[in-house]
Amino acid sequence: EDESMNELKLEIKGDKTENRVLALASHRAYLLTARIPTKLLVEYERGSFSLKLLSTEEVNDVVTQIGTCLQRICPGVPPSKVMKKLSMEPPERLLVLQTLWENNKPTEPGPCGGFSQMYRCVCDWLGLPYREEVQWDVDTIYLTQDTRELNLQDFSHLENRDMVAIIAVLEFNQWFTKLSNKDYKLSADVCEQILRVVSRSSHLEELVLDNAGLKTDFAQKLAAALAHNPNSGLTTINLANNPLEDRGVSSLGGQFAKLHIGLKHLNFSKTSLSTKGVNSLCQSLSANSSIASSLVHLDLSGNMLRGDDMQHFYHFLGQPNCLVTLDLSNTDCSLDQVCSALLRGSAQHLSVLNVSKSVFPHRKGKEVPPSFKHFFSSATSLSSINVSGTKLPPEALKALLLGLASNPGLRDVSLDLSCCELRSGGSQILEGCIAEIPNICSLDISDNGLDSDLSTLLVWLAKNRSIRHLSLGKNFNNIKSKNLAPVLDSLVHMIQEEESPLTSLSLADSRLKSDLTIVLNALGSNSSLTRLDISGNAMGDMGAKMLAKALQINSKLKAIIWDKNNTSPQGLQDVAAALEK
Ligand SMILES: *[C@@H]1O[C@H](CO)[C@@H](O)[C@H](O)[C@H]1NC(C)=O
Ligand SMILES: *[C@@H]1O[C@H](CO)[C@@H](O)[C@H](O)[C@H]1NC(C)=O
Ligand SMILES: *[C@@H]1O[C@H](CO)[C@@H](O)[C@H](O)[C@H]1NC(C)=O
Ligand SMILES: *[C@@H]1O[C@H](CO)[C@@H](O)[C@H](O)[C@H]1NC(C)=O
Ligand SMILES: *[C@@H]1O[C@H](CO)[C@@H](O)[C@H](O)[C@H]1NC(C)=O
Ligand SMILES: *[C@@H]1O[C@H](CO)[C@@H](O)[C@H](O)[C@H]1NC(C)=O
Ligand SMILES: CC(=O)N[C@H]1CO[C@H](CO)[C@@H](O)[C@@H]1O
Repeated sequence: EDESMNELKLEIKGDKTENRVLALASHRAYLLTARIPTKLLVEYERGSFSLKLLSTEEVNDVVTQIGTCLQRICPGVPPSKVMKKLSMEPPERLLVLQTLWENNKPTEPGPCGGFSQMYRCVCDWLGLPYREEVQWDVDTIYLTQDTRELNLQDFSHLENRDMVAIIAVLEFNQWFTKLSNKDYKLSADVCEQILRVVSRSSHLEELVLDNAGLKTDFAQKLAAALAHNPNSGLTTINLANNPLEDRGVSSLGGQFAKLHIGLKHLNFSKTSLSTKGVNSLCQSLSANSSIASSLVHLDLSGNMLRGDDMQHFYHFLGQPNCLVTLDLSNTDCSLDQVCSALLRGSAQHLSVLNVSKSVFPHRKGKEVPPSFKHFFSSATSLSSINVSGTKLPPEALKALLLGLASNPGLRDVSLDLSCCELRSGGSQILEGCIAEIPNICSLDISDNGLDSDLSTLLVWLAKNRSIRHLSLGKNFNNIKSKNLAPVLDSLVHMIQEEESPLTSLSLADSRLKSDLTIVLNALGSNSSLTRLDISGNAMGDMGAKMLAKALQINSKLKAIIWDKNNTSPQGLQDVAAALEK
């Protein structure tokens, strides 16, 4: 029913013509040899042909027919959009055709916006084999999951050219809005096809190519593709773990300011950037003030941001913004400058601040800038702060804690202070502040060389009624055995404290060995703990026996993490038997 035939003349070189029949099927046009004027010029990917039909009506018919087929194959896209160019003389003829197409009843597209049908056509168009399994995956798995994410890993067992065909569908498909790939190196032809989609699609919103072996040239080509597509709908770009380098990211940055929807999520984690590239990126981001009011997640972690020539970076952070997640971990960035910039921008939406392995400049005799405390007392949406691995001077720790304590908007903050070299000085600050802080629900102070300082610190920690999760591990490296007993006593008191809010405790990697039994015994009387991490303590069979006993009485614990335990099968047996009772 969808087929039509037209007799026509095919022009070959100069004035010579041959008589042919143009047969239009549902997905293809055929030129058949036959005996048999009005001109129709058809250009396609691999060339063009010029036809003479008997009347303008016939030309209209042919174009209408092609358009109707395209409508069926690419539901939702006006045929004139699928055709690269459609011009008719006089132009009014075109209006008639367009009205005709608009009045066509939209057919129900197949699963996922008619992906499989488009895929069939694209394979045909590109001269690539059609893979049944692709159709099956999309029509069944993708359909059941109702996902709009096309994940290239699902097809990574196929040949590169098969991937090309799958990606090419996204030029027309209106269903999928996200193209993703992780830990799979993309070949050059696959990259080219992705770029082609970026340069044409207005439906693609998220592009996630994480650890895909992309280099500087890809970023530059991506910039060109974006420049080519004023209708791009991209709002999420994740190119983490690809060595794009400063040059790649700088050229991309120039296009971000022009994206018409606005950027929401930008992830350049571990992309081999230096201060220069990040500074240039941030200069571009500042060039369009609407970026600051659209960008919600920014990840620049794992790039080297140490140095003073970062004025555009701090300027960007210092604008009024809507950042919810900011990951600057592993950058060696200057923590006090980041916080003071964020304070300027007020950071009212910032929820996750990851500044682990950053640097707090410690200048002898210099005070911690007031903006540092002020930031933590005024950022009202913070829920997770990771300062792990940042060497914090005691005054900075105090400013951070007192800032949080005086922040009226905060509830339930998770604070990671692990590995900050707190030692005795830090412990004293914590003792002085912690009992008064009403809004920390999770605290990690592991690996801080706390040793015997823990005995008093735990007394103060136990007084607080908001901390539900506490990590203490790796703090027992240099403790003398005579000092260990008071620490464990304090811990036991804390666990057994009436109405203790503590539900989760980690003593991971503390190598407490048989001393752990003191803690395990305390589990016998009902504590509030539901989760306990005692991995890396080499508690041995004795520990297992004590744990077995405690578990026979304790009915609250739901999870015990218990790796690196030096327990023999007999020890495991004991615990298993206890659990059965
Ligand atoms: C700035 O970004 C907005 C969207 O975030 C966009 O609509 C506008 O066109 C951009 N302005 C310029 C000058 O590119
Ligand atoms: C950035 O990408 C990495 C790698 O995929 C991921 O682990 C990280 O969570 C992402 N960052 C954000 C803020 O989403
Ligand atoms: C922060 O960064 C570290 C290292 O990049 C990562 O392991 C962690 O998951 C990140 N997120 C949070 C919430 O700390
Ligand atoms: C904080 O960052 C460190 C790495 O720097 C990571 O190991 C840790 O898991 C992070 N903490 C949280 C709560 O995500
Ligand atoms: C612990 O609680 C359970 C039920 O909540 C109770 O049966 C048991 O006797 C309690 N054990 C101790 C030692 O208080
Ligand atoms: C004990 O530690 C070993 C080695 O880490 C681990 O394979 C085993 O699963 C652990 N046992 C339990 C019960 O967690
Ligand atoms: C002694 C004490 O309870 N200190 C603080 C611990 O946490 C609560 C909030 O849960 C604070 O209000 C207390 O001041």
